[in-house]
This record gives sequence, C-alpha cells and structure tokens, in this order.
Amino acid sequence: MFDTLTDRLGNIFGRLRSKGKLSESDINTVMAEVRTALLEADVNLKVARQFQDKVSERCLQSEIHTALNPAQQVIKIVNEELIEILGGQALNLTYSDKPPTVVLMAGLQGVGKTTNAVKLAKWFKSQGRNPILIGADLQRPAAVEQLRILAEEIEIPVFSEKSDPITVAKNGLSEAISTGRDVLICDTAGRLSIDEDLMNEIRQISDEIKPHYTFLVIDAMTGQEAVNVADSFNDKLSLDGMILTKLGGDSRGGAALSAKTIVGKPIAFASTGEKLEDFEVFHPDRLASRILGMGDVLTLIEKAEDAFDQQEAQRAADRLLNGQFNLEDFLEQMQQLKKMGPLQNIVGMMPDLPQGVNPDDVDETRLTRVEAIITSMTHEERDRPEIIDGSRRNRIAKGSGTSIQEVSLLIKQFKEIKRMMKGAVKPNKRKKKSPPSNSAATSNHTLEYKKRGGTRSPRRERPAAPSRGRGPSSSKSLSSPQSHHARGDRN
Ligand SMILES: Nc1nc2c(ncn2[C@@H]2O[C@H](COP(=O)(O)OP(=O)(O)OP(=O)(O)O)[C@@H](O)[C@H]2O)c(=O)[nH]1
Ligand SMILES: [Mg+2]
Repeated sequence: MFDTLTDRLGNIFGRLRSKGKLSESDINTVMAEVRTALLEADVNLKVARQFQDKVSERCLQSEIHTALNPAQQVIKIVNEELIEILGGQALNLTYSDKPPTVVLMAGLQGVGKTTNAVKLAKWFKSQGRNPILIGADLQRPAAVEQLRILAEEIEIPVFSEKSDPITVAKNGLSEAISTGRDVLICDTAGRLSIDEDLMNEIRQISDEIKPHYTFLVIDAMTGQEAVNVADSFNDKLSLDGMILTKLGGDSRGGAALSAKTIVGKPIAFASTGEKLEDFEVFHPDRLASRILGMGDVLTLIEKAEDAFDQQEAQRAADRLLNGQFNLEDFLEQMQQLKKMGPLQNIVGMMPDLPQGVNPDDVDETRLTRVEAIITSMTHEERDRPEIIDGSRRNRIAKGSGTSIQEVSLLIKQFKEIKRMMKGAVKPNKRKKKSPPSNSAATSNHTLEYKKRGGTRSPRRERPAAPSRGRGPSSSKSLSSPQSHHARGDRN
C-alpha cells in the first residue's frame, strides 16, 4: 500500500531537486500537488488541507538551514508533518499497578478484532506478560471457537462461557485475577455504530471491566470511511487508540493518514497480514519515511545536519567568494563529508542514484588517497598549488604513497574547479567580505540554495573531478564536498 502515493511524492520531490531556489509560488504549486496526491490516497479532505497549509507555512517561514538544500528542506518538513498526522510518537503502553491490565477490542464486523486480539496477546507475551483472552462474542456461533483455535497456536488461555457478553466479560476478569494473568484482552462481537442496542452492550462490558485500553479495530481497506465510524465509537467508549488492520493490502492508506486528525486518537498497532506475526507497534516515523519512499534519505538529511559545521561552511563560502578557496579548504570540506560515515553507506542512502551507479562500486580509498596527497603538501603548496613543480610532485607522491600522475591529476582538477568557481561568482560579489544574501531579496518567502560549485552528493566516486559543464548550479561532483551547503540564505 501507499505505492501510488509514494510514486507521486517521489515525482514531485524529484522535480524539486533540480531547483537551486524555491519561490513562494514554487512552494504553493508543490504543496497543491502534494494535497492532490493525498486525496488520491483517500486521505480525508480536511486532513489533506490542514497538511498542505501547515507544510506551506513552514516552508515559507523556513529557518535558514545551511546544511540542507531547498528540496531537502521541503522533504524534511513534509516528513515531520507526516509523522505528526500519523500520531507523532508510538504509543507507550503502560501496565496497571493492579493487574490485570485490561484491553477491550471494539469495531465493525469482519475488521479483524478476533485475529488481532490474539496478535495482541502474542505481542504482550513477547513483552514478558501473561495474557488471557476473553471470548465475549456470543453473536456469531463460531466466534469463540475461532478465538480458541488461534490462541492455541500461541498457547494462551481463553475464557468464555454460554451466558451473555457482559457476564462473560465480568467472569473473565475474575478468572484472570484468580489465575494470576496480568493482561486481559476481551474480544467482542462486531457491531455497527448505528445499532443502539449493540453499542449499549459494549458500553456495559466496558463499565463492567473498566478497560485501561479500549482499542478500536479499523480496516485500512475501507479507506477514510473507517475513520468516520471511529468517531461514533469514540463517543460511546472513549477510545485510547486504534488498531489498523489489512495494511499490507492494496488499500490506499487514507485511513492511516486520517485517523489521528479526525478521531483524535493515535494508531496503536498495525496489522499487515493474516499471519499472527504480521503485527507491530505502530511507528509514525517509520510509516512516514516509507510513504515518502526516500530510501534512507531522511537519515542522510539528519546526518548532514549533525555533521555539518555551519561556521566552517560559512568560512569556506567566504573564501570561495573571495577567490581564496585553496586545497586546505578543499581538504576540510572533504573531512566534513567523511564525518557523515562510510561513503558507501551514504551513497546507498541516496534515493535518486543515477542508473548504473552501484553503492558497492564506490571506492572510498580514492577519497583517502586525495586526502593523503593534500596532507603531504606544505601549507604554501596547499595555498598556491601553482608552485608545485616536478620535484615537489615527486615528493608529494612519495609522501602520500601515491603516484606522480595522481598528484598531477588532483592539481589539474582543482585548478579546473577554481576556474569554474571564478566564472560562477560575479565580480561585485567577489569583493565582499561576507556572502551577500541579496539574491533572495526579490521575495520575502524563498528557500534559497547557493550551490557554488559544490557537491550535493558523494555519489560520484571521482574524488577531485570537477563537475564539468554544470557551472554554478552543479550538485553532483565530489570535488568540493558540501560546499553547496555553504549558503542557504533566505530573506
Ligand atoms: N490480509 C489481512 N487479513 C486480515 C488482517 N487482520 C485480519 N484479517 C482477516 O480478516 C478476516 C476477519 O478477521 P476477524 O479477526 O475474524 O475479524 P472480526 O472483526 O473478529 O470479525 P467479526 O468477529 O465477524 O466481526 C479473517 O479472515 C482474518 O484472517 C490483516 O491485517 N491482513
Ligand atoms: Mg471476531
């Protein structure tokens, strides 16, 4: 599920990546598209609208974040807001001081109450608890039998009797206490929220066993309609959370994305298939990143934020603008990149690797060799590589354990980068001490991203290769790691 939504969002953000600067109208266009994609995934209109407004507002007021480019900033905000509408944090289930902790399952017919009562019992067991299941569905003749068969698989006792649901629940609680069970899960019959009698019955069960947790089981396949049902259950029972079932199917996911906002209660667990093990605590952040389908790009964004030293970047940017960028700065930028972790991992996290690029092919040692070459140079040589003649080359090659050819190549490529940078920086800007931010002055609401010959991704494994022909907006060379981060001004 979510495949279509993921594809749609992928396309939308893919187009953003080629932009160095996002205007207010860019952001509005993108967010309108995101809203359409959400509606197509059957997300509630109110939720989609709120989401659009919130993300747009945050993008427009976005704090300057020099470690991220505009596309990354938008993805980061979308991700954070997706997590928010999915409920923020995973439910932190606590246990009653006076066992058993009582859980009541409620919901429409066939949504998966019985199956998930057992899955939940299995989960409690995995947490070191001793659950008991109560079969209070006396509506359907085979319901208790179904519960017993499933529970037998995981060796969990079931209590039921031929009386009425309220009495079964009450006696079940006594049974749990007398047998020392610390968690009680009560399965109930499916009922429609408009069926007054049955709704009153579950209310009475609830009054009798006073559940610590009342979970509404909802079927993701029924889309956001399932969520509307939840509202009326919530009125009657005061829900603590929802268990979302059949998430593995081809449902469009609208229910998952609308539930929290509409019902005001979080999704506690998710069931992704028929088997008892297809069940997990619902993690909003994990689902959000799955919906975004960005591989681990979010981890990458986090890493970039962590590792990136903004002051250093600013200094490098200043030097760049002043035409002073030298091999020393280059080395520093490369070391920043290395702080993000093994290059292969970083490349593996890139969601938009060009075809044919395989993270396994990334040769980290080349980065190390470039580093060795630069560290074998004197400060003067790093500052003015043009003084490196034949004998210096020889010495550097020996000192770094590389070859004269490699040293020559690095110097040549570095010259090329510098030449390109000069072309990229307008003369009046080069004179200024600190980088001006006037280029964003035309709009009060822009995310700007100055890619001064920098690299956005380490996916190219040619360490010192200049990003030929890409000019100032190049984002794909490894030549000057992260120097693109140097500025991300916004007025
Ligand atoms: N694919 C899939 N099937 C599920 C999931 N959860 C439950 N089912 C199936 O859905 C059907 C109904 O599940 P039950 O647990 O009997 O549903 P119920 O809500 O107890 O049904 P009633 O008691 O009749 O109201 C069964 O065939 C389950 O195997 C799920 O997460 N994924
Ligand atoms: Mg059932």
